[in-house]
Amino acid sequence: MREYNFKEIEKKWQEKWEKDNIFKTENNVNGKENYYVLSMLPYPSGKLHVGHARNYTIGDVISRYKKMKGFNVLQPMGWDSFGLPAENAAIQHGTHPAIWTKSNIENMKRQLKLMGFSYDWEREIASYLPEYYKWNQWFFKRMYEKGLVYKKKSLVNWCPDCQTVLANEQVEDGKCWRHSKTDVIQKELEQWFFKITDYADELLEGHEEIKDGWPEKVLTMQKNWIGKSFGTELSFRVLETNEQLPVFTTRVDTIYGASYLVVAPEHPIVEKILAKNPALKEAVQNMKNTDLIERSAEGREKNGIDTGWKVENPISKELIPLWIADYVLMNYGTGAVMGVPAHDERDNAFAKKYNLPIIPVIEAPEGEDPFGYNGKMINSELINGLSPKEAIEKMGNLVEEMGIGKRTTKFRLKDWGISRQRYWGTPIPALHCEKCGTVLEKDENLPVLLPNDIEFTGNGNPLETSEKFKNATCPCCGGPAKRDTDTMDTFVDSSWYFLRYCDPKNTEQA
Ligand code: ANZ
Ligand code: ZN
Ligand code: ZN
Repeated sequence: MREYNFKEIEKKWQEKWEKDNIFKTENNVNGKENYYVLSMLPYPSGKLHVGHARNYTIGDVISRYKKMKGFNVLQPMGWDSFGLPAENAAIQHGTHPAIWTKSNIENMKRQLKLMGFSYDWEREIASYLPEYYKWNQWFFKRMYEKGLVYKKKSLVNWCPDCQTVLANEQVEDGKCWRHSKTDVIQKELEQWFFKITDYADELLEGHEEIKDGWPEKVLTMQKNWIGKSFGTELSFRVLETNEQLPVFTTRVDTIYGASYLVVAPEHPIVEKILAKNPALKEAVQNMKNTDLIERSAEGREKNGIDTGWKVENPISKELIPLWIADYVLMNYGTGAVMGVPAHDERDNAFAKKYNLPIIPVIEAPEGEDPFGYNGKMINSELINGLSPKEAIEKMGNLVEEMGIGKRTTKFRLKDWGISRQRYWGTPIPALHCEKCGTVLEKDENLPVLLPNDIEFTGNGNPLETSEKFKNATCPCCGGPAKRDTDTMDTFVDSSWYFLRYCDPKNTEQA
């Protein structure tokens, strides 16, 4: 038996395929139906691993099968080539991210070719090239014009030694990856956002269209991520300031069981409390410095601070204490929660830890826990005897009639923070002019190119070190303006690459 000499045989055929250019795909071929096989584009880390080989083999098998079945098959390949590793390599080894990235791409492309995959290499794209990222900037402008891009303050991980923002991956046990003794703190910065929450309902409705074919598990994950939630927003009066403090609750039926009210440490009322009681400042600051992912982890021990203030329950008129706690997040609902320890598991753990009253207002059926919707209301003057679902309905109406609140819908989905204080990404095409404020670069001046006069020291945002980049001309008044030094999250690049393959060389038309 002769051995299969793959080196010889594969080389021979791969050369012939290349010579005959058999994987080139025309947009339209007479009499053939189009078929698009899209594998996710890789990050050019340096060399292929077995996961790549597996993944891209599957796509290639489908492509070849469809081609043999007579389809006009498009199977493209490209490079998701902005991002942190290239910048870290620059900091650690002094190589420019572009050089590191380019040589990684060359090597991985050589390896993909050795595998004999049937890609149309004429359509190859790479997101780090200006001809690609120009369009990120163009999309940014179109969305800005439609009010789908905006700026707001939000929290970032900050290393005081690096004087820079850190990605979550660069925070190890609450310390900086480069400074193992330095605590990473949460700092507020102005950042750019895409208003994806405008599409929350449309995303949910879209599930109908992909129901057949997508695994149930994936759809559930998507649903939870969008997190549509029906509830009531209603206000408690703060005794000390006489202001109304709104909470968001999905269980307005349990209002008679509220034994404390609790706000996030970032809640605006906390500033007023600290002004009266500065002794709480340090505890509040410590709470704010815990990162949000950790704070919302399930089962984590909950920490609270008693403010000494009181609020009035708008239904029972009872006075209950106002607390600050880490398990309440500012970016969901109103950042304030009525604590019902008898019927909510998190509130229950919190109340037990701090000895707060636990008042049952639902009698659950024999053998059932009290955290669900079964049973009937007790200790609840206006709604006694009702089922919790009926009580939600009745209390919802009451709250609206009394004018102390309203039914609302909230989403877990957040707007997408796309700002990165990094070099290796698409420059945000915005400028700041003393006269005109924040303005966007003109279309005809796109792309706004990444500058080359940069030093990668690891300190600060590298773009801030380029005078050439920072000092620019205002597109509105022609005066001096400072270019925005944020770059875009690399997920912006990979949000539309599948479209670019269809017309990969187009430099003008949108
Ligand atoms: C009182 C209550 C009683 C609640 C009860 C639940 C059970 P979903 O379903 O995810 O929307 N909540 C509201 N805002 C919050 C925030 N910013 N951070 C942490 N928790 C928050 O969850 C809604 C419930 O989560 C709300 O209903 C509120 O607790 C809490 F027996 O209000 B509930
Ligand atoms: Zn550091
Ligand atoms: Zn101007």
